[in-house]
Amino acid sequence: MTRISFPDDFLWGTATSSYQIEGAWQEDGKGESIWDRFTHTPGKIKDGSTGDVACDHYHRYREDVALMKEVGLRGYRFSVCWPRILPAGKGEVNQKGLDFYSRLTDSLLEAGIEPLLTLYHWDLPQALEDQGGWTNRDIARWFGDYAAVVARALGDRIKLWTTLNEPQIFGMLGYATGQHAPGAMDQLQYILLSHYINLAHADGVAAIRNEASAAKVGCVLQLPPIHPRSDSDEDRRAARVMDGLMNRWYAEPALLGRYPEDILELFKDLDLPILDGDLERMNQPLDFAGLNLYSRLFAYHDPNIPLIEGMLDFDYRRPGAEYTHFGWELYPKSIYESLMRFKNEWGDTDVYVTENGIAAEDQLVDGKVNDQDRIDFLAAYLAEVRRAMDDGVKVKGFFQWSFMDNFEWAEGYTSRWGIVYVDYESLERTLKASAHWYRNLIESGGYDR
Ligand code: IFM
Repeated sequence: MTRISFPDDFLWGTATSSYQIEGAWQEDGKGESIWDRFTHTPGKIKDGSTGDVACDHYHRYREDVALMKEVGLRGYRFSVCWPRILPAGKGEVNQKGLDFYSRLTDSLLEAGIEPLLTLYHWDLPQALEDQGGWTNRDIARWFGDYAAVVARALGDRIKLWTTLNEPQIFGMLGYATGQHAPGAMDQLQYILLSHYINLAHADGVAAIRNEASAAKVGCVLQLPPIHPRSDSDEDRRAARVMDGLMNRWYAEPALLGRYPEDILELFKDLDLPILDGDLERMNQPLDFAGLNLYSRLFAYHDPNIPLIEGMLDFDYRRPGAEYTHFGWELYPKSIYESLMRFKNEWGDTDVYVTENGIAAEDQLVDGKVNDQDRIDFLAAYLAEVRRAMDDGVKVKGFFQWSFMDNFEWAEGYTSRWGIVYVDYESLERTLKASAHWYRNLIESGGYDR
């Protein structure tokens, strides 16, 4: 047995997002979001469900914060639903929306839990989508204005701020493959609008700093290692290109204030909408980076796609590898590999792991959920986090995904990610075995393995 220990001031938390847990989709003046529209469109969600009620966290947040306290959490990452604050996406502020997040923040602070706020976890106001959404250059300004409203209201109490959750995921799935809201399918358009995503992040950072001078501001990037599917030179190059498209295209602007040269070269005939002054505007130094990490991906060379000369292979199943119930490979080393990049490539910044976890087939039996697979997952990944810290990465905290079972986007309620079990009929919450394990880990600062 080895003891895996963490520093006393390590920020142990869990994470959620607004659309996935809040419900109350039409309450207290909230506007429609693209996810409201998308889930109400038949055929988009695997089990035909919506987030109309979800975990009803909007009404039960006090009970949820009490449970977080019971688990001994020191931190909690949540996101703000943009159309709750600005029903039309811009202009008139809905005070009742702000009041909800203000009450949530106060409850967390009273319970001794440090909030980490994410401004955008994919629930764009539908009113903005009707004006082009992320394809409209003005989105950066709209996002900055929204960030200012939230920072003005909560900046006196919230210290840790982040802008956009997983930019490349909502961009690709929402605008290129159509699996997520708003369901567009245009690869070229996605590449062009990715610049607006990076601009929006930067405008959000500037707005937060302007309104809340004590705020620590970061990004939240999902950065899976991308490995070549074979050892051939072509596949290796494909992996490097896919890493550029998927990871470095967002990490480098946020953390180094510039675009990666090789990808700019790849895009040189595309007429990217980068205007004079944009690169300066995008250069907004951060206080920390947030890493969301679950597994790795594979890439291969595809001679039929001259533009990118490589493809991500989402279906590739490596012989002998283990997969989660959700189909993602169990590969703990992935978190070590990604964390090391912050030290070696991206400015040696402070890092919080803002998401990591597993979907499992949890069953409630006699009032208990024995999710040993989740405990094993966390123990294996956290050992790799520790290893990265030993190798010099400045990891400051870890937010397990997710605090409770919730609405998993296009998969609906078919997969459970929480350390708290939610009965979707009664909405009753039950701590799983992993929640007890996490509590012990937090209390004792480590675990045996
Ligand atoms: O549920 C999502 C979350 O919203 C973003 N990161 C990945 C999680 C699991 O798929």
